[in-house]
Amino acid sequence: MTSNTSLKQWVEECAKLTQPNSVHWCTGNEAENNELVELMLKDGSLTKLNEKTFPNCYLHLSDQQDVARVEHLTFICTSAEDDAGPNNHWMDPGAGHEKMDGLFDGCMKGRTMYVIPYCMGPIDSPLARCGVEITDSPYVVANMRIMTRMGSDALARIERDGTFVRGLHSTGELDPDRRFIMHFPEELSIKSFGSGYGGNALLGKKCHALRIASYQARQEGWLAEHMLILGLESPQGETHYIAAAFPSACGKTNLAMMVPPESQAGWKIWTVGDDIAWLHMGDDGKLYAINPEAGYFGVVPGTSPKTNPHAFNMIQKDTIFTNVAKTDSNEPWWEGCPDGTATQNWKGDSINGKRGPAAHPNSRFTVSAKNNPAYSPMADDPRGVPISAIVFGGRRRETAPLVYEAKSWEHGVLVGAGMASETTAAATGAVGVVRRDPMAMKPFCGYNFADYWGHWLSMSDRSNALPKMFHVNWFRQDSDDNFLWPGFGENLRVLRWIIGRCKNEADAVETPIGFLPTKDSLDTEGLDISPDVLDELLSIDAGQWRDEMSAIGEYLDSYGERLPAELKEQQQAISALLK
Ligand code: GTP
Ligand code: SPV
Ligand code: MN
Repeated sequence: MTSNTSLKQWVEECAKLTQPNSVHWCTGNEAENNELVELMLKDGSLTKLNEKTFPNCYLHLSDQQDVARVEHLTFICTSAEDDAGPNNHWMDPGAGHEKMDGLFDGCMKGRTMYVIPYCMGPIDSPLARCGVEITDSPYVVANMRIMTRMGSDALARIERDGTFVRGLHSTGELDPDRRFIMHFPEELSIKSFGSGYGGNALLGKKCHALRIASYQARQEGWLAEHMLILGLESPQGETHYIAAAFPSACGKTNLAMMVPPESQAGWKIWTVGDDIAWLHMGDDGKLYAINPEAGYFGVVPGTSPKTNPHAFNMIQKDTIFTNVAKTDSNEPWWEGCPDGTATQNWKGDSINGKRGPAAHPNSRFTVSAKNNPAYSPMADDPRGVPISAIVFGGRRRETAPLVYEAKSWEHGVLVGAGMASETTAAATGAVGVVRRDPMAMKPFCGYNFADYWGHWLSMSDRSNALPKMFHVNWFRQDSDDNFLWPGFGENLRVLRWIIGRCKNEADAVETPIGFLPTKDSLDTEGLDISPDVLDELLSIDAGQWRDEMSAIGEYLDSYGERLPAELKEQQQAISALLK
């Protein structure tokens, strides 16, 4: 058990409420994991995949109504409604607890309650934070073991620190009408009921490391962001770190572990993180980033030796696959998989005559970062890595050029705040609808966006050494839906321009929305792109941008009085330049 009395008390309270048969404190060791896997193989929640070709790999099929995050059922419970802001669903904390406790009442009868101590970030890092998740799902335990530093070491740190985020989770009956993901940032606690899916159930990830952490970060002067972190090493051996915020299923994992194409020989990408970054200001005024996670919960469809060879290779062993299809030889299969033929779809049905994708578009792999051949040796550095550039990006078939640079930190905050992207299968609801997704944090900011932008802006009062800011868009399409830019490995060319700008070595043309590459400053040698297409990728349409800036203005206005004036001034200045 534990010497921390508040943890002991809380576990007792949860047990009293949920009434499990037994309570298991997770150590995170291998024997414990083996026992859980055995249990899940027996109850059918895991299937063993082909041990020869996919050693130590398992398939989990979710309830068909439980395959993505549920933003409409996700709440921020702050005392004042306005603290949650128009960007969140809000519930009064008292009402939130009452609702959740009603659902949790007796819900673990006949089951085991698992207590999972975990640490987000390197266990010896002053920037890391701990939490404890209580759950009745062995699948959650197995995933948390891969995604976080989980078990005895984390518990020891909690006992040293004395503080931790409390997360109570039960899969309940998986009834979408009895499903809520509730956050209490003022109490550093989370209650999640009725879903077993990643972002809803692995509470260390989006619930703790983004929603609760973003709230804490504002109070304490740092940033918790939906960002990948990568190191770009030049042929001369110089490494620059980049943090990039793209919305869910918009390319973070792919960029973070990209393999440079042959044309870019000598360059190398190192993965620090693929989904979440915690950024702290150092004494030198630079932002230092740690990845709070220890594994990847990544989108499977599209993963191939062509698009993402490192990811493809690392999921050949030690991987939990969730909601993919399966072949006759018991191998996982998904759309974009280079070989094999699916015979069973993600619903567990025979594929014969069935319509729709074989793997769910939001099917996921869970795998340790240690399996990634490009895992950065700096990823476990307790100080984090110094960030040279912050990159925002979205999935936009038009309007947004391939890349541009913000003119200042303040302008960069507007670029982030004005981000828009087409919705994806990572959350339930319509796919392909353009919506505002500021800093890729629309589903994840634990407080009012107006205050969040104010917090971002305030960084420049404290430092003259902040990263430069950029915006990218890999997803421009023509009228036949073809992507204009080859993407994936070729994105390295854009990263090189970005670092070139940070070093004052790359040229740019100034436009009303920021600096765009000159034709010569972006390396396009050997690319099969016509001059017309390149022109389209590297220019802006003033008419479209006038509309875009006025839409951003309206969006910002919806935050009312709390909106920082600086942001509106930036928006008005750019609108004026576009006239
Ligand atoms: P979350 O884990 O949901 O936060 O997503 P993510 O941002 O890590 O997205 P991921 O890298 O998994 O990419 C999601 C989808 O975008 C996959 O289907 C990829 O194949 C596709 N994708 C990624 N990079 C590119 C690119 O450069 N060009 C194109 N056309 N598609 C891309
Ligand atoms: C996302 O949706 O942005 C993810 C997957 O990274 S989940 O952990 O489910 O949120
Ligand atoms: Mn994500």
